[in-house]
Amino acid sequence: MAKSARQSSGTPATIHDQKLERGNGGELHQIAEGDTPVLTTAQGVPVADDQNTLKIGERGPSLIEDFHFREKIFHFDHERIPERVVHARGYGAHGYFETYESLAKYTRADIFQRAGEKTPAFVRFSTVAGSEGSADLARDVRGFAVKLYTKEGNWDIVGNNIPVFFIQDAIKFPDIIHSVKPEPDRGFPQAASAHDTFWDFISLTPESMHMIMWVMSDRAIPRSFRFMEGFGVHTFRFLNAKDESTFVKFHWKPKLGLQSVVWNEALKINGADPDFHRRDLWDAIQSGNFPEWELRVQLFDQDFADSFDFDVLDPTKLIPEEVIAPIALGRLVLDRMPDNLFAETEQVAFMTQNVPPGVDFSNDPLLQGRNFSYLDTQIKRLGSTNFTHLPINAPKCPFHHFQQDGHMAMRNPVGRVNYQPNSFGEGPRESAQRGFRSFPEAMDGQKVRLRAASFADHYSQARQFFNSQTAPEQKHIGMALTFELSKVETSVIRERMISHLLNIDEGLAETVADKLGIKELPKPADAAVAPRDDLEPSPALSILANGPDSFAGRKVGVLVSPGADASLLKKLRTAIEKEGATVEVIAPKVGGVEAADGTMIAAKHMIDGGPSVLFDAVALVLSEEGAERLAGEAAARDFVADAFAHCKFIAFTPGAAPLLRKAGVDPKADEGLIGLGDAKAIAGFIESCRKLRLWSRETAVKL
Ligand code: HDD
Repeated sequence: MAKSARQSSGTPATIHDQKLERGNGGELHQIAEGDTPVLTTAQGVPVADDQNTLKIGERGPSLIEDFHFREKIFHFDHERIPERVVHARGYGAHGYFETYESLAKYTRADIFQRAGEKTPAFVRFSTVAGSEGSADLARDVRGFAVKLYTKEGNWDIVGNNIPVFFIQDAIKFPDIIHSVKPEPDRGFPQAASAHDTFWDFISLTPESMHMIMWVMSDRAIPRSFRFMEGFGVHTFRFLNAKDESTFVKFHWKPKLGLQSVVWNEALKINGADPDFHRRDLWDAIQSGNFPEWELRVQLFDQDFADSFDFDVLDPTKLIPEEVIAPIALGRLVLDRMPDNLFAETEQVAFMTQNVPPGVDFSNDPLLQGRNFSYLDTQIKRLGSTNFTHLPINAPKCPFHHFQQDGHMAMRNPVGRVNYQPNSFGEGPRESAQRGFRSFPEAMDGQKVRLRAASFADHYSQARQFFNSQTAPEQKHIGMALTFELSKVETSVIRERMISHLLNIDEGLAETVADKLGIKELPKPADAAVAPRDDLEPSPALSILANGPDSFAGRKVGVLVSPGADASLLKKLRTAIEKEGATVEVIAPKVGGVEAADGTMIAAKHMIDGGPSVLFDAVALVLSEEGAERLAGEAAARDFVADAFAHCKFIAFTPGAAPLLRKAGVDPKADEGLIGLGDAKAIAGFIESCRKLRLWSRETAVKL
């Protein structure tokens, strides 16, 4: 008999400098060098062979007795849990919230009582429509869900990067979501709203028009999670120690300012790096550039609510920041990535009904419906009522209750008494003083299924949003509507949308209709309340009016060639890094290039894998010969042509001329093209980059 060829695992290699092992309490230990742990089954039985199943003879059938194989495959077969029905694709990070000063006057929420208090936090960003494996740059709302592990229980602010929503009543949520998801007969399109069913629903739902303006704006294609706002959307209540109520709306403001990409860029990013947003967050946190947001609140009383133009319970409306200036309460800093994506980011369960004493709900019908839905969905997704036992969901403050048993119970109460009241003096008791109390709002009414008349104005704020945008932003909204509706096959839906746009902005309606080949404009849609003209534009609603004042946190892609000027590159890198931005080098080949002075310039990307859409600005540090060669490569020409078309600032050495020429870019076309002669030119490039884009180029490039 031939000697069996037993496949051996050999010595496990490690690609990390440190080997880590998790202790029973979940803590990480470093494993001493040469002390590789022995592989075991989940029952702890050491494993001798993880390469071959147990068989009769080397070519015979496998044995059911192979408990290691059985357990391994059994576990693998059950690895997947249902993805979230919405917001399936997400990415999270740990951090903390730091309170600026006491807000005891308005709320007894413990988190806001002491200046300097630090509260652990976990945040999950997401897209809404796509499945877990979809691409990051879909045109979509971004989820912005914050879990604050306060000393009086977990508080979840489950918000979005847009302050309003599509619908006014939670009963319509399944409909809007069904309409945007892949169509049920054909199973496409994935992570896209550009299809008939979505626009059919929208065009039949005038209350969604305000949200549609936001979703068609560049807000729906953010450059990074780090550069977008978050909003709690609904009106909530703060209750102080005397149970006096103040209405509150929550806003998260990114320290690095707002920034989005353009649609043509988004399409290309999805191909070049579908993980663009997650990679960006990962890179930033791993390199110590911790993203930060300020929590600001709009506070108002019942008198304001009664006198405001719109109903504060209507989630399709916002209160302009110019009307009620938000007050800063503290800062949220994200400084640690999860150890394990599944355990933390996937299993985290956010719920709108998680509020601590001092925070309460309003009667917003969307919020009321959400308060039911979020608990319900966790059972489906996480499979047990004990999902709060998972470390990511468990409170970090002491907690005591009599809930017990159920699947996967990890923390049953100890002792004899599991009820109250009891005669044994054991177990927790409620506290009227510390406990959660609802605002004792007087309520009186008939049981009805009605939409309040105060919710009926669907166009005025949509118009206000459009009027608050800068010219390039308005243009982008028109282009987005055109693109989306061009994918709609049913002409009546396209026309119905134009009839709504006529109630928002006639020019916008005409531009979109023209592009869609609609010769005769339809009648404006019937409006329950005539759209108003008198709402002041709100500059806070524009991205471009709220950009950063520095280039910090952004990234420059530097294309180099053999024979490049290494000392110039060094100066450029120093200046960019001094600004708080980063540099990534792109070269014709993996590994980098040899510079003119004989030194090696290392590169992160090869030209085919490092297109300019991945960067906020680009520089071409090329020798003339190198540029001539690159001019023959489509990827290099695209690098330059795209950067130009996307209105990016482009710095270049004199040697880059042949590549610019072949890419169809005149080096003197505009002030966004910056020759790199000396250190002064480098400073000029950085100063320009602070503006992020040269929007005046847009008309010339017909983006
Ligand atoms: Fe929702 C998830 C935000 C309306 C039902 N929602 C979910 C997430 C975010 C939001 C950020 C992902 C949380 C995470 O990262 O795990 N949802 C919103 C906002 C809304 C909104 C800002 C309107 C203002 N949602 C909404 C309604 C309903 C739901 C009206 C149902 C009546 N949402 C859910 C859900 C999800 C969810 C089905 C899916 C997974 C989950 O909850 O945990 O229950």
